[in-house]
Amino acid sequence: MLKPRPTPTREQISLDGLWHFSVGDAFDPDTTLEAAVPASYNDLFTDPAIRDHVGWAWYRRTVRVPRGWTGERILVRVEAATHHGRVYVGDTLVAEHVGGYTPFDADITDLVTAGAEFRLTIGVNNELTEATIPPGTITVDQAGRKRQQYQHDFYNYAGLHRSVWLHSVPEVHVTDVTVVTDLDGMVHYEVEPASARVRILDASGAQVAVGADGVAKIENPTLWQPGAGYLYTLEASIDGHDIYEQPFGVRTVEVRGTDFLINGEPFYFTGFGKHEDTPVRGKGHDDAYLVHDFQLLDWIGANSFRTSHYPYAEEVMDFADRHGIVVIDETAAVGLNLAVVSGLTGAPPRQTFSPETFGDDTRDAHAQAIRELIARDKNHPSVVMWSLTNEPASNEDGAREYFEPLVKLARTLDPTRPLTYSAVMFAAAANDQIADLFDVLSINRYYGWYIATGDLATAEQYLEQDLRGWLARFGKPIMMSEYGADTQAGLHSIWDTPWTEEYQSAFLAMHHRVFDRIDGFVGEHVWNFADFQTSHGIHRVDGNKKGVFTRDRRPKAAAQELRRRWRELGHRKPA
Ligand code: BDP
Repeated sequence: MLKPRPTPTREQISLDGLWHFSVGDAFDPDTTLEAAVPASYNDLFTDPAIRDHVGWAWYRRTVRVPRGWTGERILVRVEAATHHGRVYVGDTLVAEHVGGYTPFDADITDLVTAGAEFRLTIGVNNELTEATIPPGTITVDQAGRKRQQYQHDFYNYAGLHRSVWLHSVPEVHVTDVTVVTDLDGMVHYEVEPASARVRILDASGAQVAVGADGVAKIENPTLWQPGAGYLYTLEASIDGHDIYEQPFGVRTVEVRGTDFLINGEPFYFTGFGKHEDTPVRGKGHDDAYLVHDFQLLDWIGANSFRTSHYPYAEEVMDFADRHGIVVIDETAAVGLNLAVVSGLTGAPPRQTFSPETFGDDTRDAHAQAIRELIARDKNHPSVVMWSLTNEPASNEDGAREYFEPLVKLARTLDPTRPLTYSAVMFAAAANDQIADLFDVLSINRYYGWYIATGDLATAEQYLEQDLRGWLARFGKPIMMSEYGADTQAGLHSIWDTPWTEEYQSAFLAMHHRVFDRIDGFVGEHVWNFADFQTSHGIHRVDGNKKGVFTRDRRPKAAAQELRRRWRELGHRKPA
């Protein structure tokens, strides 16, 4: 899905700002509330009934169509309505979309007039069920209120999390662009319609190649590299109608043996699993935090991150492209694991993948999430791998039947990028049923935290045995996609005391010793970049505190430990 971009033939107007707001089955015309867009609505207001609301919430404003737009197609782009959005012009439903982290358009051409105002209403529903991605369960309490449960720990923030645009495209227009490159500067592209003319411009805007039959050749290309994000532009034009400009980078990605290669060179991932999460805004995109978070990644020497546990705002992906930060791009399929629930609540375990639990409906929603992620992000050079899911019950019967078609789908949609998923603690090398379908082993482990709490010597043995087991059985590159310890900033101890800053540092150092002993190890993503908000639970004190930075982005002591290590590495495995 092409991002709206201003070009000589296309215009766009930001609809961000304050919208009238209410919660309930329909928009309340008497509401006096106003909500910020983009932002989660949950933390904006003081009323707990809004924070904990389960169901529909409504945003409304008037919009004037620019008077020059006669004859254009006019659309509303909603970048994220979490999790289910409905768009109305006046009282007419013009678009509906399920999936809280991918964009959709409403074509409103026939309902609006250039120069005139119209009333735009967007409904957002935050309900998660066994047929949504991510999944969840809704119950009704004794007072008749709906309650939402889910298997992931991060708070189920809802609302218009990203920008909303009014944008125009010409009647005859470019509808899709796909770019694949190799190191010789061959640019293979597919443009719809295929009759569009293609030229390639360098970063200064100078033409460096002209396309023919789906191929253009850049002489002596400047590569997109980790740490140096050089971008070209593919300009697709339909004479007399449309011009679209698609940025791309020249780079390759490949898994060979136990190496992860970028541009033919072994790459070692350093960085984090992140979240889109900030005070007050919740999951709302914020350019200030975007800039600051990338500054902190640079400061600490991180070269990459995973978009745990959902696709991030397109601004984030564009920024990573421009600044050479490597991204593992994940769907919102988090929590496909019912053993985690029974582990936490003591409820009798239910089989995760079955017609009564996560069956065909869940898989259909998951397939759609994969389609929309790849359609949106396929041209980002920063994206080097797709993560199809986080911590599924890959050790349970039914997992293989569930995942095989999804892996096939992802490979058909994008044959160029490796695939991975993050393996949960209960899925060990001996009982995992799906890792052979994927290219890279990404392992989430909490030895020294949930297991062997406060006992780093035992944790070190468990960790090494575990990682070596995966390598021995599957012989694929292996990375740690999560390892971390909750840490209360300001808490100190001379002993190995969980929750202290010293313990977080010692915990990470222990992991790094193990990683450095294992050949075939390709990267380390600490859990988490920053503290983040969660649902209530006895394991959480105002959120998950595994951040190396606090929620307001102040470093804990472990940040220095990581900075010392990562700034030395230069994208290479420690010698
Ligand atoms: C892992 C999950 C991650 C959690 C983390 C934790 O993948 O989302 O936040 O555990 O418990 O299981 O901190």
